[in-house]
Amino acid sequence: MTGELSPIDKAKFVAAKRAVEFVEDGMRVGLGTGSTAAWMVRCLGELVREHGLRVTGIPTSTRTAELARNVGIKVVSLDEAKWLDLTIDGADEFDGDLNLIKGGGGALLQEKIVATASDQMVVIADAAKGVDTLGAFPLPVEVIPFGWQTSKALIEEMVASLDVMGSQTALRMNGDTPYITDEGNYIIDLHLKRIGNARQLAMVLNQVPGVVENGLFIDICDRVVIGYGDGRVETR
Ligand code: ABF
Repeated sequence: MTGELSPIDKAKFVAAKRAVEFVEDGMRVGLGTGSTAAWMVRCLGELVREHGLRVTGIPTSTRTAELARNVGIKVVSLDEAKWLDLTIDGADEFDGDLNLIKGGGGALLQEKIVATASDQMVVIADAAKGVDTLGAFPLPVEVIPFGWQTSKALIEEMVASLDVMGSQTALRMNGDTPYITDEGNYIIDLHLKRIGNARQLAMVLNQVPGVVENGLFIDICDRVVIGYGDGRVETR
């Protein structure tokens, strides 16, 4: 499954492999999105195919759903599963309190709904994603297409009054057209550099009309499994 991996892929792979050890027979498992989560889905698929592990997967994107089916994992919707035992997902940044920035891969809305509906959320990440203060990674905010420029202007106004270092915002593009999420929405990336009060920012952003959800995951993650390029793994 792995062949010769680059250090970054090795870090993602070892974190993913360790995290699937938390999956027990019969569990309903939220399946994250992104390249690290894809390693986890492949590792879980191997346990299903070769060791008879029985799991039900609840994917957080159409990409993950397709991969999960391809590797032999039974897939159901969140509404069918209702409540999950565990979600394993990647992240763009994590801090010392296990708060996260997610959504660089564009799936933050389903990821947040699925993680929140889980008894436990385990994040898998390479060590470079650990930060003292969130914000170097642009914070994704999902907005509905109607009036998105007004929502963007309101976000800029709100954010300027908070404890952040930058306030540049950009509509995420896919070539010449806006990037469209699985829910048919747009994403505005906020270049804030340093987020002094992530909890406050998360609440303020969701007050803006047109904002569906933001990529700050506060008090949702229970554990982070960190992979290193030399194959070491650390759990926090
Ligand atoms: C998902 O994938 C997202 O929330 C996050 O944006 C991204 C991380 O991607 P990768 O694992 O490819 O770095 O977890």
